[in-house]
This record gives sequence, structure tokens and C-alpha cells, in this order.
Amino acid sequence: MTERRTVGEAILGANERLAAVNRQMLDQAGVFSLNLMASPGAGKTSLIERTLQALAGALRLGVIDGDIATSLDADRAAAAGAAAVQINTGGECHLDAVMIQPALERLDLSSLDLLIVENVGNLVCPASFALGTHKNVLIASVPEGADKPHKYPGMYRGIDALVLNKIDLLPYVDFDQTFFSQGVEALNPGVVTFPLSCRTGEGLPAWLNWIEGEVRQFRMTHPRRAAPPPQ
Ligand SMILES: Nc1nc2c(ncn2[C@@H]2O[C@H](COP(=O)(O)OP(=O)(O)OP(=O)(O)O)[C@@H](O)[C@H]2O)c(=O)[nH]1
Ligand SMILES: [Mg+2]
Repeated sequence: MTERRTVGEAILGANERLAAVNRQMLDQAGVFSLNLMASPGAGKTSLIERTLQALAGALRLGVIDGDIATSLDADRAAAAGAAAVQINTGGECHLDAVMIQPALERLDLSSLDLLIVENVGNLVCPASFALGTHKNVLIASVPEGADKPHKYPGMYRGIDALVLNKIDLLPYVDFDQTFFSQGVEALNPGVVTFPLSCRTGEGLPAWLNWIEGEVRQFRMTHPRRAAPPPQ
């Protein structure tokens, strides 16, 4: 029998294999990693900055920043104290495992506890391309509107945690929280959700606790390798 596969399936299959290689690199180094996805302007870089500031004393953070052009976001992450690498996708609307591989090689993984990857702002394409990271996190934001889970189901289905950012704007924007939650529940029942504001800091402690808990849990099965003794 002839196997029939579309070009799209073949590309995604190749990406999955490379994502597994990336995952192995991160596992062996004992670095827990997040793939942060969102629409443009939802607050990915703002949340990275806040997270870096809050966890600086507790965890060593690295950031891979995906952008169509510019290094503005990686510059912001570096200014906030992270080891930061920029990937310019040259027009591509998502990161993929091929792009992540050289970025991992540019980082000194032995000096990191947590790696956050900021994906390109887009609610469609990033959902289809595994990177090899351990957890997928989506940032929704209040001004985007409450209908987004209903309109972008693929993204909401594949996530491990959801941040609802910009809750400081709730008094000024029409945002039907019940309609939003119904959409999320239908696609991803019980997904852990963090309503917060990067502007005011409200809700941030729960997000930070979640990250620290995830890193602790990861460490139980992926202990850091002891550094080689000095020669
Ligand atoms: N009011 C309010 N504004 C916010 C909040 N978080 C971020 N912003 C603002 O939203 C804008 C976009 O924030 P970024 O963090 O750059 O968003 P991003 O998702 O990284 O954007 P791209 O990388 O361009 O897709 C900036 O003007 C932020 O100051 C928030 O909680 N409340
Ligand atoms: Mg950004």
C-alpha cells in the first residue's frame, strides 16, 4: 500500500524530530523551559521582564526572543538581566525547532535554571510547531476581546497554562469574562489560569509560584549535573 503524506505533514514530522533533539539538550542540561505564545502586543515581553525582576535572586534565566525583525525584545530581556538571544525569523510568523537549535547552542545552558522562549506574536502558526520546550503558555489580554478562545481553538487547545494579562483595563474595556471562560473550558478544561497585570503587578505572585513549582518538579526527574572539577 502506498503511504500518502502531504508536504505539510512531512514538514511537521521533521519539526517534531528536531524538537525532540532540543528537548533532550534541555533535559540533559537540567533547564526547564517555557514557550510563551500570544497575539502581538498581549504582553509577552512585559511578562518576561516582570518574571526576570521577581525571580532574579532565585533562578538563573535565559530568554530566546523570536521576532519577524528587530532585536528590541531581546534588548529588553537583556536589560532586565537575562542571557538573551534574538532570532529574526525573516518574515516567518512563528518559531520552529530548527530556529531554536542554534539559539540553544549560543546560550550557556549549564548556567541557567529556566529558559523562556518568546514566540512570534500570532495566535495561529505557533500552535503547530513544537520547539522542544517543556510547557506551552498562552498570554491572552483583556483588550483583545473575550471571543479569542472561540476564534482560535487550536491555540487554546494545546496550552498547559493560560495568562490573562492587562486586568487593570477591565473597568475600561468590554470584556465578557463568562464568555471567555466558557470558550477556554470547552477547549481545555481546567487549564491553570493566571489573571494578572504586568502594569500593576496584581496577580503576579500566583504566576511566579507556578513557575517555581514547575522548576522544582522538573528538577526531581532532571537533576543538574555537577560542574566538572577544576583542572
Ligand atoms: N495597561 C496595561 N498595559 C500593558 C500590560 N502589559 C503590557 N502592557 C503594554 O502593552 C504593550 C505591549 O506589550 P509587550 O510586552 O511589548 O507585548 P508583546 O506581546 O511582547 O508584543 P510583541 O512582541 O510585539 O508581539 C506595551 O505598551 C506594554 O506597556 C498590562 O498589564 N496592562
Ligand atoms: Mg515582545
